[in-house]
Amino acid sequence: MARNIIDGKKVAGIILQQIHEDVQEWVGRGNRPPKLQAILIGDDPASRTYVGAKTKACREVGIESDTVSFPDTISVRELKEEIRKFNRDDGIDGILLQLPLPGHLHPSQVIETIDHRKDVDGFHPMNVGRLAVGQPTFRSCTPAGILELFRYYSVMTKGRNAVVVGASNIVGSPMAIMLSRENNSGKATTTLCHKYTRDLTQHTIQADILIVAVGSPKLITGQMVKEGVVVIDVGINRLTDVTSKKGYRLVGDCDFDSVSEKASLITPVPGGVGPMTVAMLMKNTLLAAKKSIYPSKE
Ligand code: BQF
Repeated sequence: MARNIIDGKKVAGIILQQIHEDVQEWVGRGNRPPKLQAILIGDDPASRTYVGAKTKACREVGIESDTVSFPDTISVRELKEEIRKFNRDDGIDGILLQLPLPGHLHPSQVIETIDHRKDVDGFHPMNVGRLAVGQPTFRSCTPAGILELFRYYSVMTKGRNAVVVGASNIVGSPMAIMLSRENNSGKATTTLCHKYTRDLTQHTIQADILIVAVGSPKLITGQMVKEGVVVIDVGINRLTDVTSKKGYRLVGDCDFDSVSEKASLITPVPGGVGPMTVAMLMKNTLLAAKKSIYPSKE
C-alpha cells in the first residue's frame, strides 16, 4: 500500500484477533459464548451482504450468531413483537437490526423497541444520550471504528479542526459528538456540515481531519482540502462498471486520485472504514455479553 493509505482491513484484523482472545478468556472462565441476533428485513442484496460479513466475523471471533429474515411486508406491530422476544431471551446478548428498513417502517420507532442493554449498534436514544453526556455506552460502530483508526495511526485530534460532512444518526452525528467532547474523546474543534451547508469548501478547506459520510460519489475533490489533511471516506457508492465481474465497482464520497495527492492519510473504498465497522460490532457484542456498560443489579 502507498504510504498515506490507511489499511482498515489490517487494523480490523488485529482488533478481531484481540476480541477472539477476549472471547476465549470469557468462555474459559465458564461463561457461555456471546450471541448476536441479526434481523434482516426484505431482500436488499447489499443488506444481505452486510449481515453476511457480520456473521462471518462472529464465527471468526467465537461469537455465536443467528439471523432471522422477514419479508418487507412485515408490519411495525409484528416486528416490534419479534424484537421483544429477543429482548426477553437471556441467551441473546446483542440485537442487530440491519438498516435501511423498507419505507413503511420508521427506524427510530423500531430501534426504540430494542432493549438498550442489547443495542450493540448504539442507535437507541439511551445510548446516544449517554454518548452525548460522556457516560459509558454502546457507541455507534462506524465512528467508534474511525477513532480506533486514529489511535492505530497516531492521528491526534486534540485541538485540531475536525470537519464532518453528513449528519446521519448512524455516522455523522455520533462522529461529531465523539470528536467534540472533552472527556475520553476527541477534544477537536468540530464542524458538522450537512445538505443545508452553504459553500461546503469554505469548511472542508479548514479541516485537519475530514470525515465524509454522505453517499455522494466524488463529492469531495482535491481543491476542497488543504495539504496534509487526514481524510476518512465513509461513503460506499456502487457505480455501474461493465468491465468488472460484479457489474459495478465501489467508490467513496471522495475523488480518491485528487484528494489523496494532498492528504497525509486517507482511507480507501473498499478496505478502509467498512471492516472497522464490523470489528466494532464484535467489540460491542462482547461488551454486551460481559454486561460491561450496564452491569446487572444484584
Ligand atoms: C470493505 C452500510 C451503507 C448502508 C448500510 C467491509 C462492510 C463494508 C465495506 C460492512 C455498511 C457499510 C454496513 C467493507 C456494514 C459497512 O471492505 O470496505 C465491511 O459490512 N459494513 C451495514 O451494515 O449497513 C450499511 C453502508
